[in-house]
Amino acid sequence: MTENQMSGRPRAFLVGLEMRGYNPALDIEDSLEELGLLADTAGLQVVGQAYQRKSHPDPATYIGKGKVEEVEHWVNELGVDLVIFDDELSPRHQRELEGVFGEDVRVLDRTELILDIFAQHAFTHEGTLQVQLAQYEYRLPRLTRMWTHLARQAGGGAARGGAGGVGLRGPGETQLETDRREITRQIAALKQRIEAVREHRERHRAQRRQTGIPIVALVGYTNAGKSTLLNLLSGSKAYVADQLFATLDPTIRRVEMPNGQEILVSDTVGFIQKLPHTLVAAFHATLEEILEASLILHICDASHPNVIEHIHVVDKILREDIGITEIPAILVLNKMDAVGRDEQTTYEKLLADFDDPLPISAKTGYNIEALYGRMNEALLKYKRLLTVEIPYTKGDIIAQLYSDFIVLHEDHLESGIRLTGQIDLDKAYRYADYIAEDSDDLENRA
Ligand SMILES: Nc1nc2c(ncn2[C@@H]2O[C@H](COP(=O)(O)OP(=O)(O)OP(=O)(O)O)[C@@H](O)[C@H]2O)c(=O)[nH]1
Ligand SMILES: [Mg+2]
Repeated sequence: MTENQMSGRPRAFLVGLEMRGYNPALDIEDSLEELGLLADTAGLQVVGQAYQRKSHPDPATYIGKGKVEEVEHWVNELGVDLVIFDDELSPRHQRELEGVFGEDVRVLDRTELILDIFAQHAFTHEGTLQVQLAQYEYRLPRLTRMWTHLARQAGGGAARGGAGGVGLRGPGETQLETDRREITRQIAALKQRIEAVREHRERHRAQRRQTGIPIVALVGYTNAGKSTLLNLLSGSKAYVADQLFATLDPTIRRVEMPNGQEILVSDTVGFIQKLPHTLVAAFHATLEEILEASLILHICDASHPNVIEHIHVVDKILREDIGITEIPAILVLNKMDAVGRDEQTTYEKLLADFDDPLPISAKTGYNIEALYGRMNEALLKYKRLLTVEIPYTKGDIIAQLYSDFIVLHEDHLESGIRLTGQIDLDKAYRYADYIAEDSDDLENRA
């Protein structure tokens, strides 16, 4: 027995297909390397890999016949437990391939692997519900087509069901039909429970808005250092690990900036290329939190050879899946302590290609003062110049006035106080009834 076999971790073989004319975020070798990290995070041991460039997938086996034979050879030679494909396989592909590699070998795809990792890393009630929903959504169509397949095997008319099929239904078919109905029921129930959690969360958010403290959201590719930065800023101990999707459940921490301003910093699930749609949809409630932010810090790992591709992947998910276009963002180039001579070209390209990125190191604290400065500058844009007139009878509001406004001008009139000053957008709604002059339209955000 080899040393690897003794380590006891299930042995995985990776397979990729690069289609011509299709423009993926990463080229096939980089994508497979990432798949290897995912496998590693999931507790598997990668023992080999193979890939192919082809104009389109083989309708039956996804990769071509010759490639299948090559993989089959390695599966036997290396004692492989799982063959993992870098793209989502159709139910047919999966079935055909399982037929080739035999009963002892599991065939799975990137989506299922990511779903497994999410399932391992979800700790909160909401996170668990969302992962379950994504898993059921992934399984449902596979079950359906498996049913068609088995039905066909059962032979002609018996399979088709309907009026003519009464009494001819095979037991397998009935079972799968039941499974399918059960999964559909589970999906509906999960959606309801997630909606309940979401409403609860929405109430929390409303309370948070009342406090008027601006939210800064950390977003970025998985493993970029978001949680490390959160810990540095807040002195807290969010979970940090050199693995993918270490963080799944959103965390929010109060941070006092050097100038005394309080902010809330939120950390959430990282992104990755080929992120399964079922996951994005299931995690919508979590991702919605980002929409509340006054400022986004887009954290990237400047020492990673694919950092530029990572940035584009994150931008695309923010824009297309979450619908974020308006929120100001700062591109933060993290892990500068690890940018050596080899990474210098990429670093220079980052500086040239993107709008005013900010190099830092969340590990050593390098340039964190500059980060605070940039955050402050961006948050100031979220203040508004407002003139309010408050009657002396409104004692409670007058009492709050001076902590909410940076006062520029103040008059004591006969009927009340007339005050002009800067106020956080989030707090301005408190004065909606007393506005005398407004530099801008407040209704949008109040
Ligand atoms: N060298 C170096 N390593 C860093 C730095 N910041 C974070 N890391 C390391 O990068 C790895 C990932 O850090 P995390 O903070 O867990 O990253 P994340 O973005 O929260 O990752 P996910 O939660 O998985 O999306 C850990 O091993 C950190 O120690 C940095 O500035 N320099
Ligand atoms: Mg994290």
